[in-house]
Amino acid sequence: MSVLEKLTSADAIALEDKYGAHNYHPLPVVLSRGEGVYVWDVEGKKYYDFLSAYSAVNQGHCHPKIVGAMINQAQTLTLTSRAFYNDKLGVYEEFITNYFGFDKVLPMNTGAEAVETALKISRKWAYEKKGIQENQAQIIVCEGNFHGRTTTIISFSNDENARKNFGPYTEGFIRIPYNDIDALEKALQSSNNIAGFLVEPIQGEAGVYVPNDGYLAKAKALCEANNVLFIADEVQTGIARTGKLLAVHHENVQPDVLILGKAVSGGVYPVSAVLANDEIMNVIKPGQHGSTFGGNPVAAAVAIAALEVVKDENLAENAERLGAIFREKIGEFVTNSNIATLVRGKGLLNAIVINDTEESDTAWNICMKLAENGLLAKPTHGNIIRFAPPLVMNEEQLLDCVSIIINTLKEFEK
Ligand code: IF1
Repeated sequence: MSVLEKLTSADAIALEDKYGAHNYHPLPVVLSRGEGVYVWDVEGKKYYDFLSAYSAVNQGHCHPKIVGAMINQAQTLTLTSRAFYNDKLGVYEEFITNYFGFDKVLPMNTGAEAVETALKISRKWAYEKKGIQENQAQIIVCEGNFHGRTTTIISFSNDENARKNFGPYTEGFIRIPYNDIDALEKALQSSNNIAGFLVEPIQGEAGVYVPNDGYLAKAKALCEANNVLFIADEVQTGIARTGKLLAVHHENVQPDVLILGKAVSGGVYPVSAVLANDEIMNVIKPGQHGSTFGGNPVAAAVAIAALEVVKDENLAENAERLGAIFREKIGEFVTNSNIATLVRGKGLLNAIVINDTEESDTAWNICMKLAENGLLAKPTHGNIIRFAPPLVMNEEQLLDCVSIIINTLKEFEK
């Protein structure tokens, strides 16, 4: 077949199976176009996208302003490396640091790279500012965490599937239960070598676990009291997803180190970032960290446009309002359902817990039926389905999706 001929879904799936590493198990849907809250498959079937590329497409697919910024810059200057300056990076750095309220940003590309960067900065700060003995720094993380797929990050994961046979593992991490302030206090007092506490404000992959009100604020206060950096991984919860610009803003928490990714670029280009104030960020000196594409002119132009869209289109307020409607309507259904036991989330990051075991394929089958009914979603762990549409959705579209979801769930009532 000529690569220019139109692919059928079956062709595309067969090609990926034959020539691609099998590191994913996608739903058998082959997408070829996206616009706003919609995506289309190669046969032309239209779907509501309720995954948003794991919250990277908060601004909607192919947002014209963001794509326009990319095209414009891509036709001008794409990459200089950091061996030289360019006319876009400083402008972007001023923009994003003012946008989130920090002195400095270290620009990277993927979320995992930004997490790794935050870990390196935190360790260096611990040795050079806090006075911890070199190579003794410990970073507290939470059970059920998901921070990316690098060897160091999976070293502190407790998801066997993510870490098995990838050893030997990186040392220097203490794992505590999520949403457990006493456990954090105990860990902070267990050693003088604690550099930081790395936490997702809501655990996305684990199944959209929303911590108790006050958890983040208490955790930040404990970190402050123990001279430990509060490191917020907002790769998935940031950029208006949970109804505030950042999920930590629900508790008026300003992290010591902020990690961003995904929707920083509106899903148009890989952009991630680590933000911190000078007394932390200035531990990094020339030649001590970097990346070929980190802070490239296209990333800078795209991220400015993507972040402007978030404010111009009031995406946080929209996510807050529509998320409340989603949980109210689905909650009403759950009350009398024997297939859905719980709906939880914040803003437009929500999940429905299915009344079956983690090992069952019920959640998967429900997602297959949802796809048939024109809505794309995917289970996180076993029996939990995450629902995260683009934040540009309007109320009419959301209510249409709620009825698709409820009508589909009804087909599985026992
Ligand atoms: C996959 C999960 C979501 C993240 C948080 C850092 C990263 C992620 C809180 C790393 C990335 C992605 C990775 C992607 C699927 C998706 C995911 F299911 F894996 F866990 F969203 F929940 N911090 N999450 O959620 O960012 O390096 O990917 O840019 O690996 O399958 P990345």
